[in-house]
Amino acid sequence: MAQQPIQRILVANRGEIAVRIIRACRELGIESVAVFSEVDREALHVRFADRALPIGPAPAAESYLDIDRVLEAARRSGADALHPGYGFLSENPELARRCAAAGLTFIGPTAECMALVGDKAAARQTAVDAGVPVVPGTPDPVADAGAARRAAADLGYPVMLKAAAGGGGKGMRLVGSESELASAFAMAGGEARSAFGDDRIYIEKAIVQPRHVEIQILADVHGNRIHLGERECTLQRRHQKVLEEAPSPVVDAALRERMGEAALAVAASAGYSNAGTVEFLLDAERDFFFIEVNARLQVEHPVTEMLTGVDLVAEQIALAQGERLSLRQQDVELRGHAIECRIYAEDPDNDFAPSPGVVEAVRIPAGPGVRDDSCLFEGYEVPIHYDPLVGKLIAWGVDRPAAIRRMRRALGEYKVRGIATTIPLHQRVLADDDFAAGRFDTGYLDRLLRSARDAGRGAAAAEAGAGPEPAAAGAAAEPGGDRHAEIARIAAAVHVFLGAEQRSFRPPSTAASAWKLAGRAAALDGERSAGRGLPDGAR
Ligand code: MV4
Repeated sequence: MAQQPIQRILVANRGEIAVRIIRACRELGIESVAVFSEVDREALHVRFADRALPIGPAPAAESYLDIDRVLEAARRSGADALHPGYGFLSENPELARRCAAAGLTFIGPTAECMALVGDKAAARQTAVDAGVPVVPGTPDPVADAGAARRAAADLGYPVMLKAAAGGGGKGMRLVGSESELASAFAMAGGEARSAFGDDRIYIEKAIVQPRHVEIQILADVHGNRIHLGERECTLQRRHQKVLEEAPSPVVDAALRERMGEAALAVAASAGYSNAGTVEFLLDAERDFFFIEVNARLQVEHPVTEMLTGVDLVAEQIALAQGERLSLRQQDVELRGHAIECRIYAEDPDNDFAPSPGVVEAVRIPAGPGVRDDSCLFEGYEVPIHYDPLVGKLIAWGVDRPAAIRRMRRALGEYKVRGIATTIPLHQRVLADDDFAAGRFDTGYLDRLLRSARDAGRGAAAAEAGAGPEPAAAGAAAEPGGDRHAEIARIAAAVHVFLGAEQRSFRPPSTAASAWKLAGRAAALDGERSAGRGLPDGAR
């Protein structure tokens, strides 16, 4: 069964996860081959890899999602294995099949297993067969509104309508009572048809105030399986995870063991190999229910790595080349607490609109217990074409309060100029008493954002009421009206500018531009010599 050791891996991905995989390759003495679209020519994963090959234009469908182009790059580079990362083609059984046909080692489960767990109904049945609890619901999609009404009455309200073709919460609808059911059923079907081209709907009993807790598993091709504990992923916004941590504040050793065993039972029943994640919903009584299997490395895998000391990418590579698991269940030790903050190029002050553009300056946090998985550097242009995740900041501490303190410290060090990021959102969460107490559910982030918005409006209204701003605005509307207000405004602007220069974290080399700026101002002015009056900090 022992295969040839892998020598050259094609990394079929981009961004921070491509960088993460290339780092593992470098440590293992395996050559890495990056692929890049036209807009990723200068990206960090291209710079870090031993080789890089272009695979097409910016649209993912013509580059990172194009199996033919990815496999052609693998062939040209002489790679003997392929790592799909997450997203893109990572859970596409067709890629795994085509790799096998081309003699490439696919770093992940088999195509057959991926097809099985990728089918929601089949995955659910697999869990049932393994004796693992699933959310009570209809085993098949319901045929019409009448069948939906009967099923919902049997289950008991509230119920959740879910698109058969959906995933990640898309096309989900909560129904509180029978009077809402018919219209909700019609709308869910319509949404599902336009989103997935498939209007089939399942009905489940709704779990109120659920938590999303997932178990990391590792399985070799010889039938050995272990779990590496859970990750708590409840903090989400519009079904996009925002912050993850481990251990979960609501999971104790006994529950962890039961959930771990359940996850391994599902894995065994599905014939799962390599790294994977089994997702559960936890209700208020801490009863758990299987929801799905993710047949890939996940974004939040570093949280588990910090807690266990296991390099999950190195394990994936070893397992893909047929090795046995390097550790037994009793060797897995969970130490301390880890938190991950996802850094998205999105503007929290503008309803999380994407914020592509050039990173003018960046300072990455470091120091004890802090890990940065990002693809940022000064001059990097975040493209608009892909997922806006540009990095993950992970902090480890001996316990949850220590990890929170460390994450606050690290977030304070993090500076990104040129694009908006979700760093301020994380600072709000990490400063919140309910988060510190572990009191949060799926509605927590929306509530926090609403209260911050309301507080912001209140402060702005109070300021406007105080007077000076409307007066200044009036002066601006009337040229030459109030000269003193005009002078005060310019003085304030100069004050802010000089203060910002002094606080600037720009390296000294770029401070030269301040001289250029001052020189230009002096040339316009004519009287003063260049640079005079500039504070030392600006030189
Ligand atoms: C649910 C649920 C309540 N009841 N299913 C959202 C994503 C998908 N993986 C499952 N999801 C949910 N399924 C039933 N029967 C509530 C959610 C849910 C959710 C779950 C975990 C974390 C955040 C969430 C946000 C919205 C909805």
